Parts: sequence; C-alpha cells; structure tokens
Amino acid sequence: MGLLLRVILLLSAVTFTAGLDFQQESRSGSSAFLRRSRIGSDPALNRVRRSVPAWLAPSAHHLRSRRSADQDSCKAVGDFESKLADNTHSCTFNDLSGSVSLAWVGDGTGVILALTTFQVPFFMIKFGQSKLYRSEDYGKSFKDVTTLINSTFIRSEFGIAIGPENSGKVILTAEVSRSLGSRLFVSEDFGENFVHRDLLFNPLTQISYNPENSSVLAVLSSNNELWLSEDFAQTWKIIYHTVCLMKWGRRNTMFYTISHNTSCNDRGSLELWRTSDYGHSNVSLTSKVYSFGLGGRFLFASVMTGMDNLREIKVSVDQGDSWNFAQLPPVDHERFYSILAANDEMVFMHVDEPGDTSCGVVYVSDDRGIVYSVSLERHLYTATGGDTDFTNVTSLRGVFITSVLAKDGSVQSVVSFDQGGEWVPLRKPPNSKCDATSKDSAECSLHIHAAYSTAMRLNVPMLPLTEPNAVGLIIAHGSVGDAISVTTPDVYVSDDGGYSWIKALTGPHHYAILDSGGLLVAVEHSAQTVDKIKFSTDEGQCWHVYTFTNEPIYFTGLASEPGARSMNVSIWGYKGSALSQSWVSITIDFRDLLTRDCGDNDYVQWLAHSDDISDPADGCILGYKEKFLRLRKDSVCYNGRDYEVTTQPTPCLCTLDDFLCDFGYYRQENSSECVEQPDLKGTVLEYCLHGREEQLRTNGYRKIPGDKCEGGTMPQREEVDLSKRCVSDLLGRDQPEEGSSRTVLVVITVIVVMLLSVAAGVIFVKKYVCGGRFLVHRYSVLQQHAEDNTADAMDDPLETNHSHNGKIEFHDDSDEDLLE
Ligand SMILES: *[C@@H]1O[C@H](CO)[C@@H](O)[C@H](O)[C@H]1NC(C)=O
Ligand SMILES: *[C@@H]1O[C@H](CO)[C@@H](O)[C@H](O)[C@H]1NC(C)=O
Ligand SMILES: *[C@@H]1O[C@H](CO)[C@@H](O)[C@H](O)[C@H]1NC(C)=O
Ligand SMILES: *[C@@H]1O[C@H](CO)[C@@H](O)[C@H](O)[C@H]1NC(C)=O
Ligand SMILES: *[C@@H]1O[C@H](CO)[C@@H](O)[C@H](O)[C@H]1NC(C)=O
Ligand SMILES: *[C@@H]1O[C@H](CO)[C@@H](O)[C@H](O)[C@H]1NC(C)=O
Ligand SMILES: CC(=O)N[C@H]1CO[C@H](CO)[C@@H](O)[C@@H]1O
Repeated sequence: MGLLLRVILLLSAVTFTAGLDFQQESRSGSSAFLRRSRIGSDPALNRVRRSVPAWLAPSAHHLRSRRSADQDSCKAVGDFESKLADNTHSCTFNDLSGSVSLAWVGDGTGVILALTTFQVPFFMIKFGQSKLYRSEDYGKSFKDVTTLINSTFIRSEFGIAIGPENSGKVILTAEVSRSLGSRLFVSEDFGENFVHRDLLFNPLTQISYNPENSSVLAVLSSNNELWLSEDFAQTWKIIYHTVCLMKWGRRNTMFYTISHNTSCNDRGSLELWRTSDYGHSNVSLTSKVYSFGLGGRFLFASVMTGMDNLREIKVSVDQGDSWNFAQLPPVDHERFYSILAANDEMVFMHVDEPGDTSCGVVYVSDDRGIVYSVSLERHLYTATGGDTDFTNVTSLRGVFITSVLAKDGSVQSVVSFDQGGEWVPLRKPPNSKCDATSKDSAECSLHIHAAYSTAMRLNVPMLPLTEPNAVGLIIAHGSVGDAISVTTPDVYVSDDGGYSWIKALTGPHHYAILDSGGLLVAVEHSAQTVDKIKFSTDEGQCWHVYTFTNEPIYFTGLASEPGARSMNVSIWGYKGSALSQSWVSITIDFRDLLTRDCGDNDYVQWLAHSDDISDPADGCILGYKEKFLRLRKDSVCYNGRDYEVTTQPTPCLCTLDDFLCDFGYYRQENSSECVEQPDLKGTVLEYCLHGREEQLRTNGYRKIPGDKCEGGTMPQREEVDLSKRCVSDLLGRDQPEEGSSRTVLVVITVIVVMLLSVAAGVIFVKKYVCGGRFLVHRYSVLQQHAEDNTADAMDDPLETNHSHNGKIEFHDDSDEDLLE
C-alpha cells in the first residue's frame, strides 16, 4: 500500500531529506573535473582512528547480555482484552476528503487538530473544500469546528503551523480566489477560536515562527519578498524585496540571502545578511554566497572561490561576524555539500564525489568547524533526490547509522558508536537467517532500511525510530545478508543502542513508542483491512495482539503525541466502499493495561556502550561512560509523563584516541600519534591567511568535539605557531584578497538549484520545537484506491507503479523547498 509509504515519506522527509543541503543535478558541463582539493588525500586531513570494538573481533567473548533475557518465555499480560476494550474509542468522520493532516497543539494538552482537504481540478480551476476537527482528549473524540474557518479552503500543503513551546498558537493558510494576497486563520488559544487575517501578498512557504517568540512571524512571498509580523499576523512589514532563503537564528536573529537582481537564479552572487532587530537594521555578512545553513552553533555559507566555478564552505561561530574557511575540498556546480547532523560541538558534513556516483565522503569537524577528518567513504547520498540514510540514533549518545555504496553497487548499512570515529557493519540478529544476498549462510550482518529505501519505493512504511527518552531503543525495518535486500523487510529491535538486535516482527509494520519506551505498539502494513494492534511491554521481545475493532479498516497510519510520553495511540484509516467512504480514527488508551506506577525496584542500572565489564575503559565513549536507570524488561508498569532519564556520567582517562590531529598534523597509518606535516605547501591557504592567532597555535592535538576525558597520559609537546610556516608558503603565490572584497571576475553560468540548509538534527528541533508539531500525517484515500490494485506487487516493490512521488510529498511539507 503506497499510502503507508507516503505517510512515511512525509515523516521521513521531515527529519532527513529536508534537513540536508541538497542539489539537483544539471548534467551539463565537463566530467573531467580534476580534484584540485586543497585537502583531498592531504595528510592534514586525518582520520579519527579508534580501535576496533571488541565485539567485532571474531574471538571476542560477548559478555553482553540482554537485561532480562529469556525470549522464549513470553508471559501473558493478564486479561488485557477487556481492559483495552473499555478504553478503545472510535471516531467516524463523515468526510469524503482525500487527505488528513494532524497536529498536536501544546505539550500534554491532549488537543489535536485534524484538517481534511478535498481537492479536485475542475476545468483548470482547483476546487477544494476543507474541514477542521478538534479533539481535547488525545483523539478519543473529535468535534467538527469547520465553522471556525468559515468553510474556507485551507492550503494543506502548508500544513498546520503550530507555535513554538506551549504557546497554543496555530496558523492555517487559506486559499481564497483573490488576485492580490491571501488569508490566514490564526488562533492563540489552542485552536478553540480562530480569527482571520488578510495578507497583501501570497506566501511561498509556510509562515515561520521565531523560535524564541511566537508572536513574531516571517515568511517569503511568492515574489521573493521577506515579510515580517511582530504582532502575530495583524500587521506585516516588508524587510527586503529580493530574499532567496531565510532562517531564524538564535536570540531573535534572522539570516537571509538577498539578490541584487530581481530573481534568485543567480546563485553564487547572493549576499548573506543578518538582522537582530527584525529588520530595522541589518549587517551584510558575506557575499558571493551560493547558499547557507545553520547547524548547532555553526553558521555555514557556501561561497564562490572565484576559480573554475568552484565553491567552498565558510564557517562562523559568532553569527557571521567573523568567518573561517572550512578545510573541506571545494566543489563544482555538479557537486554539493550537505550538513548531515550538527550540534553545538561538531558537524557531520557530506561532500559529494566528482562524477555521478551517488556517493561521497562524510567528514567530522573539530569544535571550531574548521578542521575536518574523514569519517566514512563511499557514503550513499543520491544527488538527484537528496536521499541519504544518515540517522542520528537519538536514544544513545554517539551512535549513528547510515549506508555505504559498496564497490559492487550494493547498499550496506554501517553503524558508528563513537560519533563517526569508526564505522562497522551491524551485528546479525541471533534469531534470523542470512538471506540470498549473502555468500556465507552463517556470516552476514543486519541492514537497515531508511530514507533511500523509501525513495526507491521499497515496501518500507517507516524509518528507523528512536526517542531520547527511550534509552538504547531502536526500532527499524531491515534485512539480514551481505547487503540490503529488496524483499519484504521485517522489523528489528535493538535495546542497547545498536550493538545487538533481534528480529521482532515479521513483515513491514507501522510502529510507535509510548510511555518513554515502556510500551511499543505496531500495526501490520498491509493492503488488506486490519483490525489488530500488537503491543510489547518488554522492548519488543514479546508481542501481544489486541483486536481493536470488529469492523476492520483500511489502515493508513499510527498517530501518537510526539515525544513518546503518551499512552494514547490513534489508528487512522478509512472504511466503506469507493462511493461512500469515511475516515475512522480509533484511539486506544493503554493506561489501564499498566496497572501500577513503576517503583524503584522496576529499574536496573545499565552501562551504555559496555561490552566487557572487566575492562576499566569499558563503556567509555568520547571520554566518559554513562550508567542509566532503565526499566526492567519484565516489569509491566507505568513510567508516566514526568519520567526523566536518569544518568550518571563518569569521566574516563584520556588516550591519544580522544584527540584528533590539528591543522598541520597528521597520523601515520596504524599510529595514534599526530606528527607534524613537513610543509603546508598547497594546503589550506585561507586558513593561514585568515586564521586568528590563537587558532594557529597548536601542539598538534585537539580534543574530539564532545570528548570529556580527564587525566591520562599525553605526550608533552610545545605549542608552535603555524602562521610562521604559513607565511613562507605564501610567498610567490598570487593570493586573492581578503574576505568579501576579493575581486574576482567570473562569469557565473551556473544554473543549478541547490539548497544548503540546516542539519537533520536542527530540522528535528525545528519541527518539534520551533515549527511545532505539525503535519504528522497526511493520507490520500483517493490515492489508496489506485494502489490497492498494485498491492500484489509488494514483494517486488521496484515494479510497483506508485503514481505519487515521494519527492513531491517532501517538497510539499518542507520549509526548505522555496528555491526550486
Ligand atoms: C466568518 O464569517 C463571518 C461572517 O462573514 C464573520 O463575522 C467572521 O468573522 C468570520 N470568521 C472568521 C474566523 O473569519
Ligand atoms: C515578542 O516580540 C514582541 C514584538 O517584538 C515583543 O513586544 C514581545 O515583548 C516579545 N516577547 C517576548 C517574550 O520576548
Ligand atoms: C541579473 O542577472 C542576469 C542574468 O543572471 C545578469 O545578466 C545581470 O547582469 C544581473 N544584474 C545584476 C544587476 O546583477
Ligand atoms: C544526535 O541526537 C542527540 C539527541 O537528540 C543530540 O543530543 C545530538 O546533539 C545529535 N548529534 C548530532 C551530531 O546532531
Ligand atoms: C490519554 O488520554 C487521556 C484523555 O483521554 C488523558 O487524560 C491521559 O493523560 C492521556 N495519557 C497520556 C499518558 O497522555
Ligand atoms: C596497518 O595495520 C594493518 C592491519 O593490521 C596492516 O595490514 C598494515 O600493513 C599496517 N600498515 C602499516 C603501514 O604498518
Ligand atoms: C534597513 C537597513 O539597515 N538596510 C541596510 C541593510 O544592509 C545594506 C548593506 O549593508 C545597506 O545598504 C542597507 O541600508
């Protein structure tokens, strides 16, 4: 059922693709691009080396055990049928609409808005109708509140914009047939009342809230004007007339690229501006900008070098007042940079390979965002769609999963437990067999389906799911073999942050984490009607089945309050024939299933990243180890909404592996020591030129960002001033002048669309904090019918002719698509 896929695409796109800097190929131009990188194979760019984890060594004796093993003895959870039956609430929407958007308003308020839209093209004019429903009890009952929006047609592609924090603010963008301007419906009381506001322009994107002040809104209009309102949409003023991209920074700042031309087509000649007082004054930060992005505390801009249409990355950690060149290879117009993930300490940056390879190199930065180490080569990232599997496993610090494109063209999953230091295959689940992709039927690994698989239209209804408050837990679709397989995937669960896995469910499912991981629920992804939901109280080892209805429905998706603290989950779907369909939402409150609150005895200590407790360095990742209190697997109890993750961090002793080599130093193969690079010729000129004095003083080592090790042994070494060595290197070379005043005459013929945008992590924050929790679901019933016919082809998904396009879906919901 492609519908399910579609839902996923939405969800996934939001967290992944949308967050990535992304380029669309223009396949002209020469392919004879020689890599003239200042870095390339340069030893200054050194790999963060760590030792191979013990569990990978064939001889390793795994002391790791599941916290309460015994998978075979699945105990009954008592008489749950009647308890759950009393807490199952069904809503039927007498509504023919093709799609539903859901939004949770506020945190723990139980308020959900459901917006349905029905749209048919009618002689070139679009005719549409919207209905709005509101629930105050976590979806158990809905009231039709369409009158609040005077039955106006809402542009569902902009979704429901929920204000940051618990502001209770809601914005709906209406489509009214007026030649000038459009209309908003806004609410400040969690959607109870709406008023309308008329705009003198047509928004190009969804209205964006200032993440720190929900009364302040900004939006680009369809003719690229940047508009701002300081009084929650009552009055609007124009900030600048040709703005190509705008992003909110911290402390009420706005960053935006402006064009001196009337259009934004002239990439590479934009200027990046900042305003800290809502446009009363502004600062020009840098010019020749191609694109820009924010990630953690870093501001990145890709700027033209003035040579051969190459561009490179500049980075600032003070909101653009001062810049340094990132020590990354420059790229031409056929290649792209992408911020895969970033926080205040470091950034993962993908740099596309020359040529149409669909892969590139992942670099990890130092704490200044300047010096980069190669983390992973052959990293899969399709240039056309911007699809990458890069996933921050938010349930355990330091863990990331992604895919590489092997030499034989197959896609294989790899995991890093130390923030990109080392990437290894995922361990094979003991309860599954190697499939046809493996040469050896006993030795193979687990492969995780993520954004790439959904883009390839495999039968993968959901991306990997992790939640920061469900420590160690990962739920994902996958296959077991030498590479990812196109056959129907199964659901795998890890409870220790990706070290060990079990096969939890057969076939594709929709899943959700409730009660901070104390309860998992799943519904089978099937073309047939469904009436059963599965749940597990022991992190996916044992599953119980509850029949939630005696009228099976065509299932379209699971919805639970973001943040995984809820006990209420809604199953959305529809029933009826093609002529008379209605949406159905069935909400189950699992609270009565867990009859008691968890007490101290229900939690056990768990040392993260541990694999050999006899080793004093066991569990040390980035210089410290963390013990968590986690729910026992056999405890059936309620964590509660106020559950907080308890952790005790202890610092570890430093070793050389806690350091990366600073600029001008490198590691020789198989050695942890950073040795001075004999000469800096040809390398990193800008760094020498523009690097500030304190940054050029170094003893060769820099702590890996986020590493908190203490003590230990370190080679004592004098600090040297690199600028001395730089200077001689610069003699006799024509250097471009400094900063933005560089006078380079280049005719820029690049007509490439590229988005350099914020990191996935940041988007995540944006969607859930700044942008609010909007648009969790959108389904299309009409679509579904078309796809029911193709459902047989499920096992051969590449043949399935899904008429929709995941990318279109993504663009619909993305706030990053404005430049296209
Ligand atoms: C709906 O229409 C009525 C009458 O035209 C008007 O008084 C009211 O303000 C409108 N409501 C909204 C939310 O626009
Ligand atoms: C939000 O911005 C408005 C308009 O600038 C201002 O009046 C108000 O005090 C701000 N609120 C907060 C909480 O900063
Ligand atoms: C505007 O763009 C066009 C084509 O990209 C270019 O020819 C022209 O010189 C630009 N004008 C200015 C003022 O930059
Ligand atoms: C990964 O996610 C965790 C938890 O949300 C976050 O603390 C961390 O900063 C993220 N890492 C990166 C590099 O984005
Ligand atoms: C589930 O919904 C009910 C209201 O129907 C609410 O009182 C309860 O707090 C919700 N449970 C959780 C854990 O959110
Ligand atoms: C580094 O170690 C690997 C594996 O132990 C070995 O094959 C390789 O020859 C070593 N390289 C050097 C330069 O010692
Ligand atoms: C309103 C305002 O301060 N505008 C300024 C923005 O920055 C440009 C370039 O620095 C100035 O020319 C504008 O006057």
